[in-house]
Parts: sequence; structure tokens; C-alpha cells
Amino acid sequence: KLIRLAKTFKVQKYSNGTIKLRNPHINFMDQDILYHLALGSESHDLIEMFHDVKFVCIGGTPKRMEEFAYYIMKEIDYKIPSGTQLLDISQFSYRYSMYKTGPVLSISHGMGIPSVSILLHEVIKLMYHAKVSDPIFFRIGTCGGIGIDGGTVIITEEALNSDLKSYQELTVLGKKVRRPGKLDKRLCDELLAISRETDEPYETVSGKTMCTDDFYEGQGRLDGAFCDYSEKEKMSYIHHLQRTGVTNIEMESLAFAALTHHAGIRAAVVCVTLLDRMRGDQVLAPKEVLNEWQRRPQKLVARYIKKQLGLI
Ligand code: R2B
Ligand code: URA
Repeated sequence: KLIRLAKTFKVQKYSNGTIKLRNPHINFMDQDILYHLALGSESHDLIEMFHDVKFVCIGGTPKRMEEFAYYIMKEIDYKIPSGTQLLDISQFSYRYSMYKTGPVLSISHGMGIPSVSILLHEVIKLMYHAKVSDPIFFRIGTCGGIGIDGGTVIITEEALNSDLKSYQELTVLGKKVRRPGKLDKRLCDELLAISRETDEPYETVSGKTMCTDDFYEGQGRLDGAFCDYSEKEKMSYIHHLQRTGVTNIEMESLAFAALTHHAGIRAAVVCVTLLDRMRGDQVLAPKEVLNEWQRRPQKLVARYIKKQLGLI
């Protein structure tokens, strides 16, 4: 079985680290339009534009990912001509935003599994068309903590669905297909080790992340438009999650883990908690505090990238 697994894993990449698409149809197409990125394999020279990418960082909002692009630009000392700005490469898709800062792509993914799945299909194909070698993917995001203070950074060990199973189940041609919500263990450990090198006034931990299809009832909140359970029932559910080893809840990690794993791409999910779900449901921290918290996953990933580039 191990040999079979190893073989399956091997076929996902060529020996130079470029991605081997698990789709025989793409090669027979005249052109592949990456519709939601506003890019195409014939309309754009994707190799020229993207072949030097090493890190793909995705996160929920266009604004946060624009800020990350400028932040990483400063951190890796990447220069653009003075008086110029970074360009939103996907601006005419009116769906996602994408910025390129040297070897780092910074892309917004919207909210929820459908949105991040569409993006990942196209970004994985982009890596293939551009002949990118061994890219590493990060999701830098936000989440709710389970018995964990707001402002804590959590690195996902594995992503679980709402039934606490470690796979994503999707329906393909009317049949159920399961893909494991696996993330790169070594990358998770490296990120944890890096977090311990600095003396930040907040904790960075790792744990299991439950990924849901809804922010309100799907995460057991009492403050949605609908709620058919009591506070006691909610709390007993949250305690059950904690006993199962769930440290946080968000809405994209499962598809992110399943699709990158299926493509043979090393990947990590780094999220900051906006609140402790043991204590409440509403996100109450002031805007400035939330903004500072949201920079914490970015800091950790930037430090990893700088190390990989030999800058520190
Ligand atoms: C975290 O925050 C969003 C919901 O507020 C969702 O995209 C997620 O995973
Ligand atoms: N994102 C989520 O999905 N849930 C939270 O509680 C906070 C952010």
C-alpha cells in the first residue's frame, strides 16, 4: 500500500519540481482561460510573468492581500520603480485580486470553500502553465478560537469537515469523492519553530482546524438570523470540539488542504483567532486591534519566506 501511495504522490510532479496536472484534457486545449484570474495561457506569456514564483500566499480580502504584498515587498527588499505601484493583475476579473512581489504571489480568495476552490483550480493551473518549480502555498487568515484567546496565531495540523472527519467530500458526476485534508507536517513544524525565535507578546500554537460552510449556525453561533438550539447545547458542542483537539474554526482550510495535497503542493494554513468561542460569538475587538492581529500570520509567513530566500 505504501508503495502505491508513494507512486501516486510521485506522479504529481516532474523531477524539476514543476507540477504535473492530474487532468489529461488541458494539454489538448488550444488555450486555457483562467477566467476568474483574468489570465489566459495564450493571451498572456505566463512563463515570463510567473515562472519565478516560489510562494503563493492567499487570504480572504483584497485589501489585506494588497497590504501583504506591500509588506512582503519591504521585508524582502524588493524594488519597484519609484513613483509606481503594485498592479492588481486580476483586477478585470472583478472576483479576486492578485499581486506579484518578486517570488511572492499575494491573492485574495473570498469567503468559503466554493470561492477558495475556484481560485485554487486556477492558481494550480497557473503554476503548471508558468512551469513554476516547487511552489509553497500559504493561507493567511482569520478564525474563531476554541478556548484560545483572541490574537493567538494557529497553524493547522489537519483540516476537518463539520462532521470532524479529516477529508473533504465533494460530488463529482453525481458520485461522492473524498480527498484528505492533509497539510505539510514539516512546514507546520518549521513555522512553529520560527514562531519561537521571536519574542512576540502573543502565542503561536498548532492544532486541528474545523472548516465549516457557514459562519453562523454552521459554527454553532447564537447570534445568526436563525437559531434553534440553546446556549447550553452550543456550549456542550464547543466543549466537544475542544475534546476532539479542535483549536479553531474557519471556512476555507479543508478545500485548501485537500486541493494542494491532491496537487502535491506543500502548504500551510496560518490563522489568527478573532475571538474565543468559549466566551462569545460576536467579534468585539476594536478595528485597530483586529488590524494588528491580522498582521500576525503575515509576520510569521514573511519570516519563513525571508529564511527560505536566505535573507535572515
Ligand atoms: C474566516 O473569516 C471569514 C468569515 O468571517 C471566513 O472566510 C473565514 O474562514
Ligand atoms: N472566521 C470564522 O470563520 N469564524 C470566526 O469565528 C472568526 C473568523
